[in-house]
Amino acid sequence: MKPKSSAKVVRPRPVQWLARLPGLKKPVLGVYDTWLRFSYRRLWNWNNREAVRAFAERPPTLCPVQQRLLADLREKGFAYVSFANLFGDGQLWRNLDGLVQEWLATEAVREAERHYREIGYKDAHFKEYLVRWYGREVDGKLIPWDSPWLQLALHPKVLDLANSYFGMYTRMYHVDVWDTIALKHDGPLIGGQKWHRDPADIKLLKCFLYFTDVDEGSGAMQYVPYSRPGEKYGNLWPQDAPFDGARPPGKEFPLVVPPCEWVTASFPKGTLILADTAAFHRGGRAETRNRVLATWAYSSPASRWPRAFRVDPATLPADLPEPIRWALSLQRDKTLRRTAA
Ligand SMILES: O=C(O)CCC(=O)C(=O)O
Ligand SMILES: [Fe+2]
Repeated sequence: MKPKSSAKVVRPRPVQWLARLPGLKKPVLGVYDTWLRFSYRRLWNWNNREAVRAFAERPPTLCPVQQRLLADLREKGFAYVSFANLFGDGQLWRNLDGLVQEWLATEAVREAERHYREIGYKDAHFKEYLVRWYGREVDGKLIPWDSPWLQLALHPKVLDLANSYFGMYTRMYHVDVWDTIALKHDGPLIGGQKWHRDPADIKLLKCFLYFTDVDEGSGAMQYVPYSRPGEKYGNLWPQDAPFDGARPPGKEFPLVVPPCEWVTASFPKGTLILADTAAFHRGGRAETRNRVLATWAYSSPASRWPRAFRVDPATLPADLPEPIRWALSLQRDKTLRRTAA
């Protein structure tokens, strides 16, 4: 069955207006979405040409650790490194870890964990197993420029790497901190716990920075190298771009992609995982110990997927470096007074 179009995808204004006229919603969206399905992959390079050109004019110089990560990402879509090795900044790590520990100790987080363990898990159907610093992806939360998590995602150590992986300036579309609640129960796998490809773009980069030791019991992510579009496993259950990802049937998946092809992101606290999540992955079924991580993500600027946050325009500095302007979709905004939408 063809998956339904996602209401989330951002369609151009004229299409939105036309679809509001009485009786026109179905035919207008039907025709437009068919066109978008047909053209999204074909026009991806064309629609990203400005970002490629601008990046090529001023490519960043990568340190040896970034170069190694880039080589791994290009080869198999997956890479990892200790925060200390990549950033070499113990003070930054201690600050971030301190913030996370403070957050975990708040009554709001404790209460959310309690609620999930007592009753929440019983009718959970998506990502109720997560306590989130900023909240659900759809909320488009307003965050200040000086958010430590935004600053981390825009740090040249990771942003230059993301841009080099894409070969263009990227668009940052998600940032949060997740506390994955450990609970042993026999409810079905839900949300990101099931094998899937992400929906946001046909090439992606997601980062996960661990604030706890993570193993299979704490819901470590599993990933299938060589399952990006065009690779060995890339044609299986393709994304419904740009509307949706893909969710292969759980029983069939291991028969077609054998477990010896999966990698499990079991690593100690302080590890940064990088993964192109247009490939198959799953994670977040914690049973023995909570998994706490910061996560953020980049797509190409052509992505139609809405950004999960907005940067408070009143807090934006006037003069931002070009990679950051692109990451926040401010590249055309000379005044920087508009909300990063
Ligand atoms: O919680 C996990 O490990 C899975 C996360 C995931 O699927 C995602 O962030 O795209
Ligand atoms: Fe995912």
